[in-house]
Amino acid sequence: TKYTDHQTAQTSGEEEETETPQTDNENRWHLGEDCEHIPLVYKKVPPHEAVARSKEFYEYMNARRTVRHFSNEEIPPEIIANVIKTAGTSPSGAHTEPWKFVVVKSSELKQKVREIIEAEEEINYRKRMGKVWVDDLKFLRTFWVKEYLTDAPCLIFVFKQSYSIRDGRKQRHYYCDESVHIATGLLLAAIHYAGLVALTSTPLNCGPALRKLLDRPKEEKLAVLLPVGYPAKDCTVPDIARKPLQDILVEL
Ligand code: IYR
Repeated sequence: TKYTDHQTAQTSGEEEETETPQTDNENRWHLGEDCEHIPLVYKKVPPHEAVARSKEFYEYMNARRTVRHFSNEEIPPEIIANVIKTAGTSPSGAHTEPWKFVVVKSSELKQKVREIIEAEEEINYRKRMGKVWVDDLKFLRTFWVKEYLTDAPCLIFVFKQSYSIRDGRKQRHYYCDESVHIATGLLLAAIHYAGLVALTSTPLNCGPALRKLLDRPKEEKLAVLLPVGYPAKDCTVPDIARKPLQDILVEL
């Protein structure tokens, strides 16, 4: 099979689930009706300060680059805990928080991950994805051999939970894709803010094998894999620019 978009293999059509009636072995969401509402904790930022802060944050984020060459320097564990807590602040459908972050530091496990991904990527590059795909990626200088999967001190796997199990019954999750992708964006921002680098990767066709390797239940689907760490001394990145504001903003 040739894929034009790797999502084809994973899409679950969740939105429609909100239309289906509740079944006998399904729980109602635990915050459903009787959640207390409390005053918002909010401190107004004066406009002149807000302008400066927004500019500073933009400049900080604009310096983020996707990195494919890592040193093996360890990361203080507290940083990983903090960036994952930050990802967990993401909004989610009905506050169902449909994510699980799996952190892999063991060399043996990283080696197994690398073997699974390289085997699939070789097929992708050689035949599955076709010449246009291969040509479109050439400027990135990517390849099916992925040293970063064993060089990086830490691999963060972002799983989306299509549903969860509570008291032996299914608990529906809402807007799983959107929630998990927003959480991943916050995670990338937190990683960058902590002075670490990451590669945003979505291993094609490896989801089930990686899920089994990491011992995750079947309701969890791999969304994103982020190798995280420090850049190698000789790390290079493609010399590319971002679209200017007038190309990404429409003001009406
Ligand atoms: N997943 C492959 C190829 C790849 C595809 C895209 I689209 C990229 O932006 C980068 C890489 C790999 O990791 O080599």
